[in-house]
Formats: sequence, structure tokens, C-alpha cells
Amino acid sequence: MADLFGGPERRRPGRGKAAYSAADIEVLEGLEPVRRRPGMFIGGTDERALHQLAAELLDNAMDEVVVGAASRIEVDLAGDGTLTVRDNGRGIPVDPHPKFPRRSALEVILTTLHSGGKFGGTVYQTSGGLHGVGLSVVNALSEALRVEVAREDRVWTQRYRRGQPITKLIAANGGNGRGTAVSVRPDAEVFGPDAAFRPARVFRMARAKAYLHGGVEVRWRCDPALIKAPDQTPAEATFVFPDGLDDYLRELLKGRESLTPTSFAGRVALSGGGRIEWAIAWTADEETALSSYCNAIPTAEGGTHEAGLRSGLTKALKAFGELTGNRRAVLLTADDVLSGAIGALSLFIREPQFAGQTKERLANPEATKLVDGVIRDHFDHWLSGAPEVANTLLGSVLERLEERLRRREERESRHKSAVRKVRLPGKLADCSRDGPEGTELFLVEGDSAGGSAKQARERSFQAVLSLRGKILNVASAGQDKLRSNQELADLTQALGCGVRERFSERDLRYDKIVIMTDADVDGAHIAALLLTFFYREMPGLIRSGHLYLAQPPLYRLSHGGRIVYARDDADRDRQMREVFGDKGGVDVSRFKGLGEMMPAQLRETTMRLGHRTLLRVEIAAAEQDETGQAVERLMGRNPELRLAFIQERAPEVSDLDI
Ligand code: 28G
Repeated sequence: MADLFGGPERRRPGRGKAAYSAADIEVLEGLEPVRRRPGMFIGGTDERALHQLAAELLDNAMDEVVVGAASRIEVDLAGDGTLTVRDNGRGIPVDPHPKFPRRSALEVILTTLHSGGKFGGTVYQTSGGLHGVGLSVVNALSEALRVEVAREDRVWTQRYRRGQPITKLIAANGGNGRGTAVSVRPDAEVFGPDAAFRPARVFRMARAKAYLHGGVEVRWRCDPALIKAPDQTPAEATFVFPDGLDDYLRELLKGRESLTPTSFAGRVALSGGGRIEWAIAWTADEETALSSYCNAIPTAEGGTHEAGLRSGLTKALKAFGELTGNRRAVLLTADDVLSGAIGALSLFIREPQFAGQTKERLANPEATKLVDGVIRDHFDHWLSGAPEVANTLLGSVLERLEERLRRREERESRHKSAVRKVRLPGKLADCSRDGPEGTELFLVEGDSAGGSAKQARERSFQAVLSLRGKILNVASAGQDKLRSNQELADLTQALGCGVRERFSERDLRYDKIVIMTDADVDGAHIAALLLTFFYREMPGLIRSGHLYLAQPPLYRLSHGGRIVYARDDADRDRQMREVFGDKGGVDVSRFKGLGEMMPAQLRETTMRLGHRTLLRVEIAAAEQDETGQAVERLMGRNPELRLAFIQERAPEVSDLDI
């Protein structure tokens, strides 16, 4: 492409086709289409679209930085809502335009548009996509625009209104330095009367530019009157981030814990003038918080460069896993590897193509391979250079993998059961063994205890059903209410044996039903509610010896490497005496609930065969009447009575060691 202004032959990255040449002039048009259909050019007229004007100015200024012509960008938001962006680059050329000798190049740039089918609802495909629309679109959608160019010891100024020049290009002598400054006030006719740039949003956009180009200086200024609480945006700030994205990552990680004490960061020059830059760390969170950019333009919808990053990271970590003998590593997917990842990827290439609704997805197919290759190599290196960090990362990522596989298996086992024409409740984590022989269903209260129990169980024969909230007080509820209680309906469904006269022991899906509640007063209450439910609805299940109470510990006593667990206060005192000889210095911790215990603790103390104690629930024949009566007493409206009952009855259920 010919350089019309006699400068060095240089294409502005990201603007390959937006730059015009004599051959293009026939397709240049006026700005009416932009005013008629703003949405076709900036993707709407809402607040996001309004900020697209600010992005366009910043991107143009940034282009001067990227080609090495500018080193500083100033962003100024004035009290009247006017935004000024200034760079110390070459200054937009002001000499007469070769094809329109009566107009300056500056005026042509500000008042003409590539037609290329960008408007009128047809093709909307240019190199820069939305971002290539240039200064003329900003001009068309501004109530007032002022441009100032400093070149060769002169300052040139021109004003526009809704895209039309309202003054000539006026030259004044003096002015130090060079560059371009553009001030705009968005058109209320387009964006609505209340539309205004948001300080916080423009501030973030400006700061991002500084991160994306290590070394550029970004100065921010904003009229303090525009900054309304609780907005924390500073009124003035200057940014220089020599380490670019790595500085950005350090900022992101403030106040967070990172699994990777050193970040995975780097910068690589590509042949042909482009470059790849990245900075990534991993946190214990599940979400991925990666942002990506192409030519310093945000690609919120990702695209081909992000795909390359994902595959490069995944291949390298898998290879490391296999190398260190981890047989599960082959199963890793990009989602496993990326979960918890935080940071950014920035790519600079010659002719970016942006696609998607808001042109925020990079579409260049070659970008995937490019990024994949670079990232894979560097990540390989990084992992083998810090094997301890690499192992921590691999461990955490493998945990995600196991979680994912567990969920899938659960889905599939639910599916299998569905095929057997048994509808099972979604909250049931079933065991994998077919048929009831030797299987156990643990009933727990709440998702947190449910989570611990699911990790603690032996999944081949132990199932877990977590019941949410206090189970309906069945003793005082009527039949209808009882049937409509979701938790109890789930429970009945999971058991498969039917209730009352339809009860059939043959259809019971588990060998043992184990009530496992917290070792405290609330836990006792829930256990009592469940006992009542079983007594009323499935007495046969109790009679044939299928119902049990788990005995989770309430205390953990440790001293000198010795750890024992205690069920209640009396048990604690006994163990203090018998195990530790009342010596003192024993560390006593009290569990607030099952959900608070480590899965391994729960397994060893309460769920594991041969280590646990279960209590079998029985109804002594002679006591049946009395029990029936007791149930009424227990489940009446007086809570003190209920608890008294549970505490006095507990020792009466027969102990059975398993
Ligand atoms: C303040 C708000 C945003 C800008 C420049 C500098 C040049 C330029 C801008 O040229 C026409 C087409 C491709 C060369 C380029 C000056 C070369 C030599 C420029 C900005 C001519 C546009 N001298 N600075 N446009 N190109 N800053 N800041 O917009 O061939 S726009």
C-alpha cells in the first residue's frame, strides 16, 4: 500500500484495510449511514456502545504506540462530559489530500468511511471489524468534536458537529512536541439525554492499555465532581507498567491466595513484527478469570488465540503429568487445566479479523497454532524448572478432573437406574453396586454434610442422600402435607420400598439405612424427626432391622501425636482419663457439624466398616404401645419434651458393633 503522506512505509496493525490508498477512494462515503444506523457500526446505542467511542479513540492512540511512534497517552474526562484522548505520536497528517486537493487528509479521515458493505445490513467484514471503523464514526456520533494536531512546530485545530466541519483547519505557530488530541461529547440525539461516559469504565480501559504495552505511559485525569460514591476511581493517576501483563496479574492477585507462587509469564516476538505476551497464575477457585486481547483490543468473546492458549497449556501439563508417572493425567481436559486460572493473554498481529455480535472474538485461524506452539514450549519449560509448583498445580487440576468424572458417573448411574424404571431423586449420590446386598444409604442433613459424606464414603456400596432443612414435622402433619413434603418424597423414592400398606421389604434398594446427623441437639432433633417418619410410614423397615443411627464424634482429642474421638461430654471425660491420664495439655476441638469434618476424619470415625459404631434401631414388642405414645409426646408442640426424650432414649436403642 502506498504511503500517501511520505512517511515511512508502515501499516498500522489492526488497521490494515482501514488505512486508505488512492485505489480505495471510490469506495469512501459520507457519514450519513452512521447517523442513520449507528448500531451497524458500534453494535447499538446503549452504554456499551457509547463506550465504544472511547475505545475507538484509545485504540487509535494506542496504534501510534504500537508502531513505536508514541510513548504517552493522556485521557481526560471533563466536568461537562467531554472526553479528550491525546497521544504524542506523529500527528494525523494535515496536508492536502491528493484526491481532494481542497480538503486536508485530516478532514478526509474524519468525514469519510469505507463503504465495503459495512452498513445497510449486508456484509460486515473488514479487517478491524467494529474497531476498524475509525475516527469518522466517532465524529459522526459526537455532538461536538475538536481535533488538535501538533506537527512541525505548529498546532492545527478544527471543530466538527455531528460529523460536519464547522470551522476550517486553523494553524497556529508554536506548540511544543507533536501528536494528536481528540475531544468528543457524545450526541444525546443518538445515545439519549442522560448518556455519559462512566469514569470507572473509562479509567479501566485506559489502565488496561498501559498493562498491554509495557513501557507506555498513561495519564488519567477526571473532574472529581463526576466521581460519585462508592466509585473509588482516582481523579488523577499515571501508569507505567514495565512488566506489562505480569504487573496486571500481580494487581489481580492482591488479597488472593495463589497456588503458584511464581506466575507463568512471558513475551515472545513473532516473525513479521507481531508478538505474544501472557501472564497466568492459578488460584484455589473454580472459575477461570482470563482476559484476552488482540492488538491491545479486548476480545471478551475469546477466539482463536484463546483456543491456542488453552490447548498449549493442556498439552504441556499432560506431558508433565505423564513424565512424572501420573496415570490420570491423560484424562485432563482444557477445562480442568484452566479452572482456577487467572491472568491475561495479549497477541499482536498484522491483520486481525474480529467476529461475533460485538466483534469481540478473534477469528484469524493461524492464531491458534501460533499461540499453542509458543505457550506449550514455554509452559513445558516453566513446569520442569519449578517441579514443586508444577506438582501442586497438577494435584489441584487432577482433583478437578476427579470431581468432573465423579459427577459424570453419578449422572450415568442415575441414567442406568432410570432405565431400570426406578426414578431416583437428583440429590441422591447412589452407590455403584447393583442390588441391595451389603449396600448402605446414609441420610444426612444439608449440602455441606452431604458433600463431606460423599467424599468420605466407599462409593461401591455406600450411597448418600442429603435432606435439606428440617424435615417436616411428620407427627403433627396431616397425610396430604406429608405426601407433598419434597424431602420425604425423595427419601421414599430412594428407598424404593413404598409406604404403609404398600410397603414391601423385597423392593428396598439398600441393606442398611443409616441416619447420620450432627452429634448435637439439632442433629438429635432431625434424627428424631426421621425416626418418627420411619415409625409411622415404614414400621416394617425398623422391625426387620434395616434402620441404624450413626455415631459421629463431637470431640477430637489430641496430644503428643495420639488422636482419639469422643461422642459426647461423658465420653470425652472418660477418654481424657483413660487415654491421656488427665495429664492436661490435651488439645480438645469440638466439631460444629459433619460438614466441618475432613472427609477422611468422617470416614475413619463414622462410616468405615470395622472402625465405626452403628446403633440398630429397634421397637421392643412390649414397648410398642408406649413408643406410639412416646412418639406423640416427642413430636408435640413442646420442644423441651422432645429433646428430653431423645437424650433419655438414646442409650436404650440396642448397641450393635459392626
Ligand atoms: C487522540 C486520539 C486518538 C493518530 C495518527 C498518525 C498518523 C495517522 C493517526 O495517519 C493516515 C494511513 C496509513 C499513513 C501516520 C502520521 C503516518 C505518518 C500518521 C489518534 C497515513 C492516518 N504520520 N495518530 N493517523 N495513514 N492518533 N489518537 O488518533 O498510511 S491517528
